[in-house]
Amino acid sequence: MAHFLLRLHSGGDEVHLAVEAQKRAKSNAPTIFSKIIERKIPADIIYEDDKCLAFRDVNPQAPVHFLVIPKKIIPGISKAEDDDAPILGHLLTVAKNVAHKEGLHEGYRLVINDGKNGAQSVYHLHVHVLGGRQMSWPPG
Ligand code: TR5
Repeated sequence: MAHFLLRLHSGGDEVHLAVEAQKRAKSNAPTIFSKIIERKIPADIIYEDDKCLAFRDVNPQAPVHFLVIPKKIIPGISKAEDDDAPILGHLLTVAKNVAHKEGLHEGYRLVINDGKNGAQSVYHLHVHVLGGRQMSWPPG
C-alpha cells in the first residue's frame, strides 16, 4: 500500500499503474476504495449517503480534486449493467452538488477512466471531479 501511494506521488507512470491495476482486478481482490467505504483505510470524505461516497483524491491534479464512488462494487463504467442507470445518474448528481459546495462556480471537469487504455488504476468505478483551474483539451 505504501509502495502504491509512493508510486502515485512519483507521477508520470499512469500506464504502468493501469497495467498493474488490470492484473489486480482479475484477482477480484477488494480494492482500496472498498476499504475506504468500509473505513478500513482513512480518506478525506466530503460527502456520503446510502448509495455513494465522495472523498478527496490523495494525488490531486487540480486545486479541487475529489472522487465520487458507488458503494455498490462496479469495477468500471464498462462493467456497469443497464440496471445500474439510477446509481450512475446519482453519481453525476452528487458530483454536481458537491462541486457546487466546493465553490466550483466557474466550471469543472468530470472524468471516468476505463481499462488500460483509459489509464484506470483503481478497479472500482469512480467519477473524478477536477476544478479550481483552467483545464485544457485534449487530455493526455
Ligand atoms: O486512475 P484512476 O482513474 O483509476 O484514478 C484513481 C484515483 O484514485 C487516482 O487519481 C489516485 O490518486 C486516487 N487514489 C488512489 C489511492 C487513493 C486515492 N484517492 C484517495 N485516497 C487514496 N488512498 C487512501 N489510497 C490510494 N491508493
